[in-house]
Amino acid sequence: PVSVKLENYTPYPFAIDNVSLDFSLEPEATRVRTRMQVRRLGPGEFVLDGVGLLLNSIKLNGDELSLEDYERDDETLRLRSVPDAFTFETEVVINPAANTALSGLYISGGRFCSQCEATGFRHITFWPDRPDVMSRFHVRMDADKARYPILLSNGTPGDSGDLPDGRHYAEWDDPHPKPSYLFALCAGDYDVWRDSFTTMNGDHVDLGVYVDKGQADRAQWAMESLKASMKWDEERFGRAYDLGVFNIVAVRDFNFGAMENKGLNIFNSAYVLANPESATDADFEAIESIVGHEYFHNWTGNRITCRDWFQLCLKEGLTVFRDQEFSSDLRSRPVQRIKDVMRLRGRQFAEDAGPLAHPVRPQSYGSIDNLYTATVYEKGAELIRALTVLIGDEAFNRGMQIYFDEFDGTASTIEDFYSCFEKASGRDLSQFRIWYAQAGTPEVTVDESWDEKKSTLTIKLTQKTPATPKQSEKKPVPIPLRAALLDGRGGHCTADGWENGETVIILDEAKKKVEVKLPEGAARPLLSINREFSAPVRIKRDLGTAQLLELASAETDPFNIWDNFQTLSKTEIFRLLDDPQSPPDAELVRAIADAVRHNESDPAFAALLTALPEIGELFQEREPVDPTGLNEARKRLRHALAETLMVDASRILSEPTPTPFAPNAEQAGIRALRTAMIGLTGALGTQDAARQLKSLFDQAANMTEKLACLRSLIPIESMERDEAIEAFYADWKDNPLVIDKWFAVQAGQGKAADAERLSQHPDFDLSNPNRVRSVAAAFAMTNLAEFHAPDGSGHKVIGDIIEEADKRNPALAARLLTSFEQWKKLEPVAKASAKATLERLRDGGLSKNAMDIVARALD
Ligand code: HT7
Ligand code: ZN
Repeated sequence: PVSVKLENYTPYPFAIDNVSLDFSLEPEATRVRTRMQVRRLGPGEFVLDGVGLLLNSIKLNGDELSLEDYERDDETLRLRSVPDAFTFETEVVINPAANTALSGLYISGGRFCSQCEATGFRHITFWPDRPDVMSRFHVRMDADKARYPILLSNGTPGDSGDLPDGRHYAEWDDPHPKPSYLFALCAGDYDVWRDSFTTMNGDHVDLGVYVDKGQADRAQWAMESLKASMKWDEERFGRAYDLGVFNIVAVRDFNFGAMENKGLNIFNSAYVLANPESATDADFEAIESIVGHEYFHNWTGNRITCRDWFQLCLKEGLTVFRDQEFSSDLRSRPVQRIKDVMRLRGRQFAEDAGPLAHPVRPQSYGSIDNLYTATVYEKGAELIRALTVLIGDEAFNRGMQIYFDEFDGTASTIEDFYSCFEKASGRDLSQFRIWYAQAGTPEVTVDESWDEKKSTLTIKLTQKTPATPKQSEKKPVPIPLRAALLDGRGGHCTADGWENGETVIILDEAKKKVEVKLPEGAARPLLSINREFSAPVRIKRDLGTAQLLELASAETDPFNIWDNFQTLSKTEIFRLLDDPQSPPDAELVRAIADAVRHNESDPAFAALLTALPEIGELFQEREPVDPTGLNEARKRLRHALAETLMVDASRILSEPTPTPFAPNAEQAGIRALRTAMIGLTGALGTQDAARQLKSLFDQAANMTEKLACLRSLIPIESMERDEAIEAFYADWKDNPLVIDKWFAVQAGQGKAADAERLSQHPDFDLSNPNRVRSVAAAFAMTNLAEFHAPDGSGHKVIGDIIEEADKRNPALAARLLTSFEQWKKLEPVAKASAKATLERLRDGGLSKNAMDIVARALD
């Protein structure tokens, strides 16, 4: 397959300062007139991107061009000779109703909607569809007034009015030059939840959240989240909003979570609509974080954009870091950190260890849609966090201000970004940038020895990054490890250079020795390392269960308390896998249970302590891996924990759930612990547990607990389970977002036959990405033991769904295909089945996006 290479970047030889777009909207034949002012910047041809456009007219300085004046192929329009300054006009016709790929202009729920990142704009009109061409957009659109009473685009509204034949028009002006991927247009009939915000500069901003008719009250939380985001960016980064209007539009059919178009964010409705009856705490949290993420892009992405798509992490990694900080400030910092690391380890570490591994800033790509990965987003965010540890918060904040001030209005690179932190910190950060070029998760080995006579602790650190596809040699990277010396009594030991017993060790070579001198006669301290997960690495320490338990009880960092139990649980699950007759370690189970009880006053944290590592994470520790055996071993440990905590579970669940419902962190924490107890009740797997869960299901006063009961009931074959599945469907069949959950819990907990049955359900809809993901992603990405079942049934059902989905929506199919990313690690029988499925898909003919994943996976 052809790939695009970073080294081949060349600037666009023309500037297009202004563009006018004129849309005459009809679902099956929308006419788009484009008029641009072009000026030459350097030598080169005038080449525009354009795909699937019916060309009616093409004019240069007002003169219609003839066929000899230009060349056209499936993807471009090329004019060899043009003047140094000219006006260029095209008129094309497009068919939004036939656009099932959901890139460009399409129809969702009978309304027009656009998605232009990364390369959607070329499906709308001819344009240099690359992020470094930034223009001022003026948009005019007309449409049937009854069917499309609301007409929205970027910027602020201009003229509007009625036209003959029941049509009307509206104009929008965006004064901020922007790349085409930030263009947006929405037209249709919506209800709106309105509010306003006054910026720190005293500017008034009209806010609107546009949703399906009758759903306006479900937009309140998104609106609250938007106002909180606007305030937070002012307080934390000194950045205010820069237009008089900010709108969000919710659409049901969307390939991603949301899109940060200037002044007109478009959201997957799953991340806008919520009310206490239908949404879980996880939904409320996700809405808050995604609304924040898209809003924060206004500065990190829109005002300062990317020079080319290789710099994607410049906006995405940084903006994920910003949204994580926002959530930490609004909720609990340690709980947020644990959740972020769970996600990183579950998704990004897995990606980094398989055939799809790539650097945060890759050197080449086959299909740009496939670059929106956990590595670019999540590891990209971790690198920013590691940078804050390396240079300190003060230099980081100064560097951010330099970045905002120096690069505002530009299309920038990672080098530009780091130049700001070099200025702010006075340090050479060239070695840090190796992180961006090197794939794979570094492994850090920690060895300690204690010299009692010299009261000296010697810490030996080594780093090694495993080989990844096409990158066998790895260089050392600077790894900032927060560390502390624990005294075993809940405090820290003092030592030279360790203020309050804490420091940051920078491991920037392959090996490093650190000697810590403690006061004479001091007792041996316990070393706490990579506190708060200061660097995205795997820590390898040769500690036995007793030492880890001692460390867990001496820890002062909540992240490491949780992480010590994760390490202990992982080791125990592998022991149980290797010795299926042996009972789970009672001492470990007691210790986890005690930690849960001890932290009940912080219920969100206590809930996380009950969570054993997921199969996807355990996968990474073994090769070949037996997912069925691993799942059994994990279930045995969970069963033992459930038995030990059952008295506590009964007590916690007999207490009333908080009312009236509020989606705040405090209430969500209480519900998280109740939900954890519901999960442990389910882990008992008995008919008695099924009865108890059904009774909790019937009484549940909120969606978080109701769904938790349903999830826990599904693996227990019982009348109660069947009744709950039916009742849930009957209650919510008219709410697609809740029915997505109904599909997802069954696919996530069931067998391949259940996934197959769900994919045949009358409500299963291949043209809706949320619904497809609710079966296929829930099964293949969260139910790994069944997906990788040795009889190949899981691979087959997912392969079949992908094959069908790919015919309509290649970006969706390609994303689902990433669920095969760990196939090479599987035990031989499941491995052969995964390989056969990938080969069958490859040989059956796939889209470019899907083929890019399959080819890399099979390589
Ligand atoms: N920047 C947005 C990315 C996005 C996207 C990418 C490919 C195909 C469809 C897409 N929709 C949105 C989302 C974000 O990170 O904020
Ligand atoms: Zn983003």
